[in-house]
Amino acid sequence: MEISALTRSVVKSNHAIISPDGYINSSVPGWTNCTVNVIVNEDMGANLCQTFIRFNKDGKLKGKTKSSQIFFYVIDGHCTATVDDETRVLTKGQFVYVPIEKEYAFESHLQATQLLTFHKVYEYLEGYDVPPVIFGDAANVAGPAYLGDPALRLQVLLPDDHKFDMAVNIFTYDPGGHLPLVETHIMEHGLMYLQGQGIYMLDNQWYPVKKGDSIWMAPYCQQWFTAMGKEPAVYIYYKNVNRFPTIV
Ligand code: UGY
Ligand code: MN
Repeated sequence: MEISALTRSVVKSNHAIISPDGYINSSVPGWTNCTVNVIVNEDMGANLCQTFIRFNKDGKLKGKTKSSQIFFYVIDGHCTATVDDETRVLTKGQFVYVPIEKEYAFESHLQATQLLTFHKVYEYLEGYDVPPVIFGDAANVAGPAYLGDPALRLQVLLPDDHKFDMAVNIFTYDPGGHLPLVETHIMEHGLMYLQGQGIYMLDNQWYPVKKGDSIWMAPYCQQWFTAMGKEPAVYIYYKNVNRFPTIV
């Protein structure tokens, strides 16, 4: 028997695990006939927003980015995406990066369609243009071994270019694969598991995690992960990058 008084979700000052058992839906203006869960946002203490969207019949997302850019990733199903007058069909594993000040519209008639979004306030960089709209497909992005370990593969979905102040990567760990060190860094993460399971260490606390779970890690939240089970563990994650690290 499941006990409704228990959850794997935790929310702390410098990290959070959000498992789907705790979801309560949000109503977002312009996003209609869909179920929206706001998984990470500034009320948590984060500098990013991460949402998970499940389309119902005739679901639509219509809006305009303002000072924040939005990265949309298709976790399952398919939809049409129109950004800046260009319309494409996006299927599982495909994505579109929508820079600031752009109209966007997504439609899906398929109930199973699921999207993940990462939002970040764009920080201009003198001498660089604002990034363009980018459509892409994770299946076409190489996944070289991470720090020389073939059990770990890292796919970098957005160009490695100082125009961008956010990165979105997909990290794949074979069972038993693990981060080679406890990371301690200024960059912040939002992430969602696409496959598999394992144990995450956050700020010296140990959490079992699996497909569907999301994590927020504040700057300097110490982090380590190992994959368990019979299949690779895969997560997609956000990271802020490429900007001067201090106002001091
Ligand atoms: O890019 C990263 O910082 C990544 N290695 N962190 C993580 O997966 N927790
Ligand atoms: Mn990290």
